[in-house]
Amino acid sequence: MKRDKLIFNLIEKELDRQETGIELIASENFASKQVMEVAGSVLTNKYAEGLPGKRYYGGCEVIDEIETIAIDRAKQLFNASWVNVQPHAGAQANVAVFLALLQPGDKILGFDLSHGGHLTHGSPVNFSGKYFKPFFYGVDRQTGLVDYKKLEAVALKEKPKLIICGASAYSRDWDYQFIRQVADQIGALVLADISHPAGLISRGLLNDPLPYCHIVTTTTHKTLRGPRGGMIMIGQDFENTLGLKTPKGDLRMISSVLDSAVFPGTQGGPLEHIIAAKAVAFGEALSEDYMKYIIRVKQNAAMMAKAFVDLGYQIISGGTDNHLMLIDLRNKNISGKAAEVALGKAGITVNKNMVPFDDKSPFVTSGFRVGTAAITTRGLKEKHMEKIVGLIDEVIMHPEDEAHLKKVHKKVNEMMEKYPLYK
Ligand code: DSN
Repeated sequence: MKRDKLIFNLIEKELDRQETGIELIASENFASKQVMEVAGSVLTNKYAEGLPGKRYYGGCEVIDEIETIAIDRAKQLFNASWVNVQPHAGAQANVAVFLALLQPGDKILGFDLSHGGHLTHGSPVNFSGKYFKPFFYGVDRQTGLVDYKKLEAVALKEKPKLIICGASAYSRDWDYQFIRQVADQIGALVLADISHPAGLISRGLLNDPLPYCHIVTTTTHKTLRGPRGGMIMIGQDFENTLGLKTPKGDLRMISSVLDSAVFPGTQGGPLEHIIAAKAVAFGEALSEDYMKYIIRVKQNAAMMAKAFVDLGYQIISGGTDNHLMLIDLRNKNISGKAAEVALGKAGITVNKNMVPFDDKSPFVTSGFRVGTAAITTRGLKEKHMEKIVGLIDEVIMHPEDEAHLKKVHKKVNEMMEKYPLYK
């Protein structure tokens, strides 16, 4: 077969972009070489609808072993009693949970997208807001912290069937125990979507939702540093105690309802090459090296937050407990969109982001979000954080000065040259 030069050349170009720039998108990371090798393996050729030992296709003996290892390692990593590693993405994991737990029109309560939540937690432009009746809580205007009083008040008033916690742009830890207490008062279930901080949670650096939340979903490619994908988990207390009534009135274990909601409910064939790569990434996440890495992710984020504050930037909630922070640019006379474009020209990749109570549209925004998962994988340490924030500040102060942006770009390239990505 003739090599597809067009695509391979573009991949080279993308590798160069990744290698020479400073990657601060909080949801991105650099998977290891072995994770990528496995994701590009012959396993992509295999259909394996069903679960290990219960497939709808022949020839799944090897696949079964691989998927079982992925499940076992995920259980060990999160101290879960049940895991489904098949969701193609975090959004697909949430789709399956909604299908399993809810009927169309049921009320749900999630964290407002414009305060840092996620599309799949009830946004009107997403299935979760179209097929279910969403209510929201957000952050307190003064503190930037989750307004748990509002969460409780809305929950008690509206009695949603499902309360969702977790976020895409919230830099503080969550009080899962409190949310569970609220849910218990109204007989609601709690879903924690830990897509962002999963790696920190897995190694005990943040509160653990599994003892309190009935179901936990995550992606595998953010702080967990695996291949792009999702998964669903249940903690030790729930698998054998929590049942759901079928339309016929029979009681089914929640894990079995969730398995069916993934396949055949919402997905076809599982991506076994990605599941194998998840297994590899979970193995890595259980290692001492990963432990050192994820501690450093958190230290780097704290240092980065301090450097921003020192230069007069407003971080929502004033700092960070995890790997990310949301910066409000309203005192800097530049929009999130303009900042993203200017930083991009200087080789620094961020994403524009709504800030709580934003008066600009999601296409313009008043802020941007940064995270340290990817740069920490590159080997950057606390001492680099002040330097990076200094470079960001140079750009924000001169967003239209192309010559200056070029100078910053050169400094960015020089910094990253010392930290090769895939040697
Ligand atoms: N797109 C992801 C993020 O950037 O946080 C969430 O799905």
